[in-house]
Amino acid sequence: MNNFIHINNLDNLQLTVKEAIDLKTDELKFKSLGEGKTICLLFFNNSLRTRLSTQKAAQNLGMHTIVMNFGSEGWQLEFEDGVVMNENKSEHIKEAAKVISQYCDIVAIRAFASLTDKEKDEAEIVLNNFKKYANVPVLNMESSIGHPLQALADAITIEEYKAVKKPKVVLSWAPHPKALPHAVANSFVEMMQLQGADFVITHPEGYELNPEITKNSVIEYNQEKAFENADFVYVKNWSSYKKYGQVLKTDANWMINTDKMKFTNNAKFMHCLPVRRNVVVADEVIDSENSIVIQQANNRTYSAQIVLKKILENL
Ligand code: AN0
Ligand code: CP
Repeated sequence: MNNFIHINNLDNLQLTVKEAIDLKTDELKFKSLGEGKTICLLFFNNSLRTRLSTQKAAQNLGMHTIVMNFGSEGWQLEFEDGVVMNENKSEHIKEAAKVISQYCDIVAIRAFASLTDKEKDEAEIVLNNFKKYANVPVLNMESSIGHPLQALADAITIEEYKAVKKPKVVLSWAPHPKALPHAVANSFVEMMQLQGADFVITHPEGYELNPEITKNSVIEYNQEKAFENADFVYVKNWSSYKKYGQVLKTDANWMINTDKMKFTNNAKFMHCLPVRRNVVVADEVIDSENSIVIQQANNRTYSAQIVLKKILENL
């Protein structure tokens, strides 16, 4: 594997999930693989899990890590060609990407959607320009439209906790005061499709994700009906895709509480984190034995580690 931009870049998903789980038994087994190699992590947005777990994964593989909060510390980058740069952008991606490539062997990027310009967001300008101008492999740490490292960690977690071969998995929208991106939901949907899961998406009308991503996945507008017999409830807020980036509904009815979880088959509760307690999910659910959010976050290390291992093997 060269770049890791999308879950499609993994050629055998089921095997990758198994390999990631195997890493957990001896996480330093491949410590010599990354010896003398450096990964540069560039954050255009905040992070806790991605930043620390990707560093831990790289260090488990013997790599050096350089982290930069590009959003607050880097020069403002220009991504358009042929611009007269006489306003606020100090540096062009053409130089920045090539310069960064000289300091590392892999460059990892986090750059969220603007949620104001659908066309620009879908063009994945930051990620694609790094891909275009960098001379080293590019790793997606959540872009405008996808968060593949999260989706891989989610698949690992479901594999570890499932009690039947084909569990029922529900992706539920939940309220949030701020407009959030579609990336986590998109990658989770694509992951469930690739795994052929018994999968249902539930959200209020108006919150349909990009139909090119949901394709023929089942959408059930009645949350309680969707929850019937679910083995996993994966919760995430996202803003409207149709009315791009808008928050259409914040009422508490869609928050996950014990009454709703009663419709499920004693389902496990999942969320990528960070989560707003008692807005997205009630304390009683996230603090219950059925909540596996901490274990899910732990799997971010092994998701990143298996991906970095595959990139390193191909350098
Ligand atoms: C981000 C999002 O919803 O995409 C990151 C999640 C991993 N969440 C927030 O901005 C709260
Ligand atoms: N789940 C996730 O990507 O968390 P951070 O935004 O804290 O990295």
